[in-house]
Amino acid sequence: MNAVQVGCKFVESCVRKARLINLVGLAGNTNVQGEDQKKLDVLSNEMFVNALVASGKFSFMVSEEVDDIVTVPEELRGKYCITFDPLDGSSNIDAGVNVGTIFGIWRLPSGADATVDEILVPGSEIIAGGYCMYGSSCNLILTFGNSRVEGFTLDPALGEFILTHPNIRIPSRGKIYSVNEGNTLYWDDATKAYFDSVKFPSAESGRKPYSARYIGSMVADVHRTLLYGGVFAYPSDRKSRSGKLRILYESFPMAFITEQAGGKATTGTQRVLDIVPKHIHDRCPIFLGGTDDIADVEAAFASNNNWLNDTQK
Ligand code: AFP
Repeated sequence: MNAVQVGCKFVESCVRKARLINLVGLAGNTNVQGEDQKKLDVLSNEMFVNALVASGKFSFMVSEEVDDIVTVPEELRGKYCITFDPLDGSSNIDAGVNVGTIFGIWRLPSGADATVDEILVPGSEIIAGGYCMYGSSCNLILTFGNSRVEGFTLDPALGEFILTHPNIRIPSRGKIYSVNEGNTLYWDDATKAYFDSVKFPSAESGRKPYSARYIGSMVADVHRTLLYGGVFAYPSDRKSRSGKLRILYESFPMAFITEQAGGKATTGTQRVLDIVPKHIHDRCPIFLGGTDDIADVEAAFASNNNWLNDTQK
């Protein structure tokens, strides 16, 4: 965790001065997802890889920015694997929007000799997860399981993360939905039915319509959902039947944090942490939030047509 927080502080410092030192803009490469890599994506990846390798705790790593696994020199190998997206939301960075780092940690049964198969297992095997949000403040949110999620804020004067949000609990029902509604045309019936139900609540529910908030930066949208409640979603749709978010370094860590904070994360038909990825860069649909909100999502999927059922047929 010491190496992780060093990486986070480094990225935070670069994000703050990116415009001033000409770090904004494209690096000229595309990553494995076919997305343009920003200068800051590339730099953030290098910072994390260097700090994590030096820690001597990891046998190999998975980064959003690197096609294959990142192996650690033999003399520095440890018994864990870390997966991370060093700078999630970076397509927003030129506009000064919150971005973040997301990470998950696995204990490897074969230790330093482990192979990638040892992390292609259900997400429930994850032992730690967190994210750091580079926004109006820099917040590091962590869980090691034990039904606790702790939130720290970087004190720039001290250069240290201070515990400011102990034991974060997600409200079981919120008043906010967070999804890219520009994709409505491509949604299946279940997804449409669920979002209609929060915008046009039935008289029997006695609820008011939910407010919409969508930043387009998962860390920022999930952070708000953890603190205020509601639902964050990146569902499957006709263009992308597996959704957009990557399982190992976006969906699993965020689902783990949400569950440890008392909430739930589902694809619509399956608990996210029950998925077994086949490849390190696989994607999955995700709805995460408070237990009552996610129960409504599951009910909508149980009683309406959806792509996930089509795929399983
Ligand atoms: P970038 O890192 O390319 O900006 O993508 C961010 C992200 O993976 C995630 O943070 C957002 O929730 C999601 O994409 C937003 O995607 P849409 O722009 O399709 O809504």
